[in-house]
Amino acid sequence: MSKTYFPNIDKIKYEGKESDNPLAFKFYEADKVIAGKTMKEHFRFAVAYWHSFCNGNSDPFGVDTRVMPWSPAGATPMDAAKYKLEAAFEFITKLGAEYYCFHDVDIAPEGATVAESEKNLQEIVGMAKQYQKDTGVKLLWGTANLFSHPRYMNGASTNPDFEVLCHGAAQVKAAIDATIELGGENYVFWGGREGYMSLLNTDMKRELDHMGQFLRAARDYGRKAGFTGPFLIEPKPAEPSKHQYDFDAATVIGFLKAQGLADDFKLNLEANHATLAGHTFEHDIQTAVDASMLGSIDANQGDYQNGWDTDYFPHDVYDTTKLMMILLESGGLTSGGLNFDAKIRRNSVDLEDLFIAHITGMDVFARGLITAEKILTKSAYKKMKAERYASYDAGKGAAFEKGELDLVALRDLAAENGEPKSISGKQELYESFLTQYI
Ligand code: XUL
Ligand code: CO
Repeated sequence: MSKTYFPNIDKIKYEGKESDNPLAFKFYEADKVIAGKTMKEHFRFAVAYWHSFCNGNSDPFGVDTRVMPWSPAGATPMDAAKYKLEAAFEFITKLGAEYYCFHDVDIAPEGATVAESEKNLQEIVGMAKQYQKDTGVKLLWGTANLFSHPRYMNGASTNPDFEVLCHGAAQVKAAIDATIELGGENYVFWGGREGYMSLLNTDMKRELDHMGQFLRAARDYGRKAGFTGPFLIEPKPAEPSKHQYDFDAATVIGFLKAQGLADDFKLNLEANHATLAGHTFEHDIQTAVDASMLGSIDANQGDYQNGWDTDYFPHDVYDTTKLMMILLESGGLTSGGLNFDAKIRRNSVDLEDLFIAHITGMDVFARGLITAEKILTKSAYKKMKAERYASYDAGKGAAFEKGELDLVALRDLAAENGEPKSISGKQELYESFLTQYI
């Protein structure tokens, strides 16, 4: 690398929980083995290109606050894209994350025509491929941004104007090509404006069928072009659309099944999107796990007082512990990873803040993993949960699960056995395990 963008920061090391160095890991030890896998293998951490290297921390009330040395004034868009790429690989390498994720327009500027946009993307992808080779950093997933450009104000694949849909297809084709070229392990669709602002002007059924047809076309193209990983849909209930079709995990699973896409698609679940849908993050993760459709995770957290997508870096160890309990019990991530789809606060203007945010995020997951493993192996948690359902393990309960009892047989058992005894759900005891082992 020719230029340094983070000159005062060396490779981040593990120093343990007594360290007071803000630029060191306190809990994340990449090669430490827990529950049969290294921490690195459990998490497969990824850096989100858009928040870390493109987002200047503007908000609806003010312009950028961040100084990004990789975006010098006066640079041509292609030169700026090259500086940004160089800075990104320096950051990811120093942090010690294994992966990154991008949208097409994060890494290369759109051109005036489809062909020019494709050319820009191909040029940057060629450079990214070399950086990946030099550093060992890998691509977790690629995606196309089908929501920022004004043409997508009424949606992309659900746009009432077919010509807009075609532009979305052009971007998705190029982004799939880029993902394949860079060895990306997944390909993501987040339908930012695939939804509606008002049903008065919206034919919902037609739009949903268009989205299904668009995704089938993308899948067929990707498979033909040699992409073997999963396609992922990232649910979110709203924002920027009032109502987004990919509302939550359960909605997307139903949609994928109805559209014949369930064999090729899984879910990319984001914490702050689940909470916006009125769920806990664990709820959406468990929903996907139970349907064998958990693909990957966008790690972040919302704000308890706010009803929008704040995309804070994760910093709540109770949340990560509950998540890691599910991942440990279900076999964990396979082709997916933990992508920090998170942004530093508007007033976090020091270059080191981006490191501190990622370090804290990695540490809070490491601590969650350590705690989850203890709860699962040392506490009565698993035994209690299994025993809670013991009445279905044998006898008539087991016969019911096998479908051997009809409604009349169930009625007769109620009459025969009388009023059931009251059994405690022990929720406070379950909660105490978290406090005890954190
Ligand atoms: C937006 C969001 C996106 C997707 C990728 O809320 O999460 O950044 O992760 O398009
Ligand atoms: Co996301």
